[in-house]
Amino acid sequence: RIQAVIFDLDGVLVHTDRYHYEAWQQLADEEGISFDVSINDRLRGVSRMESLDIILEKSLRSYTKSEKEALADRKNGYYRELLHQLTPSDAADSAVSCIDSCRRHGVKIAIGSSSRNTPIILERIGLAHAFDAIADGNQIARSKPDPEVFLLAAQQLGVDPAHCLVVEDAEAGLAAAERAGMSKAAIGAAYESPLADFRLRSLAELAGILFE
Ligand code: G16
Ligand code: MG
Repeated sequence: RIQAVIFDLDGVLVHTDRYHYEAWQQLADEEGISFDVSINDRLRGVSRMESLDIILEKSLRSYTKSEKEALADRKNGYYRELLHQLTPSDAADSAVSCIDSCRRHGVKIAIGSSSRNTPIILERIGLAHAFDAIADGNQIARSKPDPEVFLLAAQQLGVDPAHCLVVEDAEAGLAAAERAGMSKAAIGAAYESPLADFRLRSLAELAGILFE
């Protein structure tokens, strides 16, 4: 039986995935590097530096480590600027009711995100205090598809990974959950993934998996 749900953040609870896309696009345009939605899908759930490495595959020149750090910082600056517009109304459809129904049924809830911006995002959408545990990019050495962030969330919750369900919009995130030995629900960009145990058109459908 599922005792805990671990939610991915970007692309699941809030559509900051659009802002990541916009910020990377701006950086790529400025650097004259081709970038598109299919490359963007490979960045979902992947850390900032690894995302940059994927973008630079299309670059005609090579970059030093310090140049790469400057590019990653620049992208994060654009992204942080976009985050200023977030308000509680930007939480994904049914996110709040889904969290409430987990609580009512005694199912623990956590965040498992690769993002170092997790604290500011949760603050802005009014969910900073909604979770029993928050595992994010500030606390891990290896980002998805490594299982580290989800195992850390389960440990913080005190729940066996086998009793956790991960909700993800990224192929890398579903792979991480699989390696953590957790159940996997796919939503959004990952909807069609063969790794999914369940498919959700909306977070409203999560209750059907958990409480039926
Ligand atoms: C997110 C996004 C990724 C992003 C990563 C790092 O992970 O999906 O696209 O590159 O976080 O974000 P930041 O630059 O804010 O540290 P998740 O796991 O919440 O989907
Ligand atoms: Mg995501």
